[in-house]
Amino acid sequence: MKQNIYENLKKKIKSKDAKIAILGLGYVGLPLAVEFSKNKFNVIGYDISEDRISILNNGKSYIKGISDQTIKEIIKKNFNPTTDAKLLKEADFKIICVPTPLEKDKTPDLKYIKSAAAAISKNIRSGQFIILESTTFPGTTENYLKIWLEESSGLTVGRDFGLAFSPERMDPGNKKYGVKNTPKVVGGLTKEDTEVAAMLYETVVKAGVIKVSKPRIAEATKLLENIFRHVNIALINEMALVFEKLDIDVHEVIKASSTKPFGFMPFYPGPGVGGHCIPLDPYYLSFAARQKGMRPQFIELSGEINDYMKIHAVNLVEEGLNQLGKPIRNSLVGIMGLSYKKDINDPRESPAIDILIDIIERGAKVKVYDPYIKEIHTKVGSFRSVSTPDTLFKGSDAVIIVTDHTEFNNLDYDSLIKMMRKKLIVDTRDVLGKYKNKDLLYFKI
Ligand code: SAJ
Repeated sequence: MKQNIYENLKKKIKSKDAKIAILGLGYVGLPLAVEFSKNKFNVIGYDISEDRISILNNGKSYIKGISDQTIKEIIKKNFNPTTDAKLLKEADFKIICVPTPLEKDKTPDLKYIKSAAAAISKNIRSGQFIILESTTFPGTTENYLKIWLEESSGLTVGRDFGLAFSPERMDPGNKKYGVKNTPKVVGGLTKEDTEVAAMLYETVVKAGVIKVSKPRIAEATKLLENIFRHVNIALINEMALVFEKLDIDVHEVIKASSTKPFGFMPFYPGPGVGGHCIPLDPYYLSFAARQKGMRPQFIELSGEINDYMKIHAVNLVEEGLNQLGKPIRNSLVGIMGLSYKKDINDPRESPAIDILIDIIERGAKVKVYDPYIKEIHTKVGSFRSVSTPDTLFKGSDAVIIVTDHTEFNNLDYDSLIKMMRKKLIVDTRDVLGKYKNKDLLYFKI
């Protein structure tokens, strides 16, 4: 019996008769659905958002990097976006790509994985294969998902259905790397699970599929990748604070250190860390470590340093205005850039949000400008992006550059500065670099 389900699934992959359901059509799930559809598989795209499903059914895309044309082409042929979980019964493979946020106390919030597991269990049948892609702590697949699926379905993994973990490595806005050319790590509950999951991904991932011995290895792989960034970003942020006191330009130092052809990788200081991965994923490992009585200090200390950069950025605004004889209270501050990293339209966990709130709470008024984001909603209100940088600079006492959108490198700062009431720029991304202006008070991180 056990051999049957795996042999049967392998046959269906080879013949491309395997029906694939992707649960969660966000920046991870939709690109994956597109690639499997382009590879002639029948794909069910399941999402709980009626909006997303209707946008897709109208042949439109809401994910940067996926065109409306691409959606139109696959919709007609073999991509079926739906909110109807019953269709999951038809699928041979079900890949969970839902968010894994944090609770307020920075512990894992697995509610979306749980609800995806419930939808799967309600529509499960023998012979199916489930893969979890959402970033989570080591042990989730083997000690939680496996049990949730077995308990609610009455079926047994390895006999009735297969189970594996494969971390997503999607980088929103990255024009160079996507599903096809990013190597994929896969860890199944048993060897056969790993084999079958790897075989499935090999149909769309041309950069190679790496098989590991257990799901928890694959879960830990993803966390190491992102904790590596989290800690190194915190390190360069702390270096920036130290070098600022030593009157050393940290960007010049980074440039010089980057000439070392081995053993060094540049990171850049900034106003803090945003996005859907780096501010969240490391705490998943902290949680798992604390469950075993350990407290990984690097992760928590790095989080404190990265969070402090948002406060430091606003301190520079306040200090600069003081030097210009203008208290921050009742000043007008322009915020350049809302998204969490350059040239994308994603404000999730963006440092700009906490920086905006802090500036308001210190008594200033705020204008915002971001070429990719029309409006953001915060606990101190909603803010619409003004139409141009001119409108942002006009009448402002200070402008803080929070996101290094490429567009900001080519502005005519001489004329923009002339429009300011007081002339302070706080540059948290080294956008202005060597630019000089004798009328300008210029602070940078
Ligand atoms: N940041 C810095 N300094 C740096 C690098 C980043 O302050 O040197 C900030 C960014 O401005 C941003 C945050 O950190 O606010 C996160 O930046 P990121 O470059 O890590 O971008 P993300 O969050 O989109 O991370 C994704 C991750 N991809 C996946 O999780 C699949 C990450 O693993 C990738 O390495 C990263 O993209 C990438 O390389 O761009």
